[in-house]
Amino acid sequence: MYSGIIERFRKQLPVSKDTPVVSLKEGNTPLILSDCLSRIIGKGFEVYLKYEGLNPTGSFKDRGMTMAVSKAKEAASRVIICASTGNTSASAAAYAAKAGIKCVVLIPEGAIALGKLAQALIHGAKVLAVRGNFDQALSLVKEIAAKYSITLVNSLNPYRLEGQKTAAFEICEDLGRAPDFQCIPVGNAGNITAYWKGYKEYKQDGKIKSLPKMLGFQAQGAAPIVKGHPIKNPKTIATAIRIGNPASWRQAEAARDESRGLIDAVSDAEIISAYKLLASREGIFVEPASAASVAGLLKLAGRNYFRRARRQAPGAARIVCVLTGHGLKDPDRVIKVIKKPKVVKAELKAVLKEIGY
Ligand code: AN7
Repeated sequence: MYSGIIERFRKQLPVSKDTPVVSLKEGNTPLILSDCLSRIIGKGFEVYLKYEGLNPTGSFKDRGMTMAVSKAKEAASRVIICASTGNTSASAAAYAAKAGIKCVVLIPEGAIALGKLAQALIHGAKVLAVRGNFDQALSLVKEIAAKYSITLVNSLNPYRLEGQKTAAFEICEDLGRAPDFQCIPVGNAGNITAYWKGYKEYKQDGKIKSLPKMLGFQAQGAAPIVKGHPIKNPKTIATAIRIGNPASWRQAEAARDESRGLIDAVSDAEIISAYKLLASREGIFVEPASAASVAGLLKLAGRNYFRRARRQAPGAARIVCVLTGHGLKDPDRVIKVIKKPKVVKAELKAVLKEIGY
């Protein structure tokens, strides 16, 4: 029986036999070949989607949270705390519930998707909506965790990144090698840092021979790394990545530079267009922030980035786009971008007329 990322990758993780494993059987998510995107990028390219929205709470955060909460429990911590644009809070709340420890989350008021708020609340976290943005909430929880014996479970907690690096391991296992390119959304920049760490470790262990180019994408109105300075009032419909001063800023730049990749920005319109394409052509429903990776892929393809790269290194190329969170997290967004259903009379004639029979 599958038993979660800690058991599966125990040798690569900082756990011992004394670590109480708190798991919801996260990880083991599918890597899906996208015919439609492969065709768009062109001959010789295979585009795969790592569907992290299928983790237990619906996002990739569960990989990091199983580690952070297990280690918090090992250290006999009674309370965990985080600031969140939503998914971290949902995941922290669920794993804290499983571990029987208290969870406090600070969210930016009015700026997180409904599904995520519902999750944090139903799992019994103490949820505080701060009159401010994510960056302000993060400063507050850092200060609280430094002063009191409360464990911070934002990605500043090194165990979070240790857990999240296992997604890179799974991709390598599934492909039998590393991808050539990896597209990934960037918010607080923990995930791009974790993936790069995972790939480098697998290479060091001799499990893969090459490393992917890391291609990170921020939302245009919340693109501090692209712009080169913090953004005071970040704006984007992709609330998960509405972050103006990422905690892992330097590490993300290192991943970009060491891999000879890039970090670019995508507009809300490009995000929504990728969001609709994934749902309507691939049958995969993601939240807007997750569509940033595919929006970035399409933006680079439009500039012939992949074709040019291939001229330098001929042969088949594999691209992986990470889809970080499930679409059901943010149902309001669908209603805003898609026409609502037409209301008809409860009569056969009326229904048949509408469906063209
Ligand atoms: C769906 O939950 O920061 O660059 O507080 O929820 O590692 O931050 C979420 C981030 C991408 C960006 N996609 O990842 C939080 C939070 C989704 C996300 C990101 C987030 P990082």
